Amino acid sequence: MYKKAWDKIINARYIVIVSHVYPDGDTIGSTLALFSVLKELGKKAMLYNASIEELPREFNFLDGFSKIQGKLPNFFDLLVCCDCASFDRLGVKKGDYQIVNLDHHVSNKKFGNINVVLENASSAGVVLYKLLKANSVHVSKKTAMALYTSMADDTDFFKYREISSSTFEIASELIKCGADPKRVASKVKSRLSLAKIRLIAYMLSNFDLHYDATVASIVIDKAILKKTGAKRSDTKNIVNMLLDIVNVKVAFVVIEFNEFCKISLRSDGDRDIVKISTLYGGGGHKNAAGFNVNNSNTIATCQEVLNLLR
Ligand SMILES: [Mn+2]
Repeated sequence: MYKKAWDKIINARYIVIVSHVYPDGDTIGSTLALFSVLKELGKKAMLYNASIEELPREFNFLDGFSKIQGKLPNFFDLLVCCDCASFDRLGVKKGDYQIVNLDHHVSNKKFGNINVVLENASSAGVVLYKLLKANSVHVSKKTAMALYTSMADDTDFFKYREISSSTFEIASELIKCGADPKRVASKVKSRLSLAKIRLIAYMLSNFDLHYDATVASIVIDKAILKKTGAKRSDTKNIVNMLLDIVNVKVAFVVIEFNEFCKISLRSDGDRDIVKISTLYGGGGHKNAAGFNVNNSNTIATCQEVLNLLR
């Protein structure tokens, strides 16, 4: 599988590397890592993201970030996506090209011509790292920084997901290759926007508790987004903070954007919330999942989720 995927990449003429819409650090880090590898090998490649106007700026310290484009080239024969569970996460049209799908979501739809989907990997960055290692590809400092960022961001700095000795072995290898954990942490964790801080302040003053304070939830409507100045990227992972409350086992936030409403769920231990998100056509992981609904369904959906959680 690793060999097939790499052969496909190495033999392509022009490769488009795609991160998912409304990207996070995992999809950005892994695609930038692949871009730096391909550039070092002299391959023709470009970086594409369909929601270019909403790239999370905390990752702008990574090499290649400024090269991400919102427009596809006229010709390309291979698309490689990282961290994309379904084809609609790519924000591209189907066409005359092949797809290599590198991912770690349990909900991955295996839509590629070649799918390297490792459900136990803590991030898509780990999947790419294993692909590179299996093919004896050199990991430069640039590549290591991007891969380390991908790993750190998707585990919230080694706090969530499948964290094992192998996670730290890979992190250790990346540090040997030049990744700088302190620099990544300070860039990713300590440059929050004022809007995000204001949104968190609202959330922490207004959340609800259910079922003996084992479930925490909050609805963030358009008026709150407007008042705090928060953009979609500012809402990323704020739900984690509700899960940090002692005794809370599941937390979810309902955020009303203009076109649709996004529900993000988090849980701890064996509480598998991807079972809930897939009921609504969403996806994710056992402890971190999400889905979108029509704006008019918000209240009903909120109640349904609570009933399911009971
Ligand atoms: Mn991921």
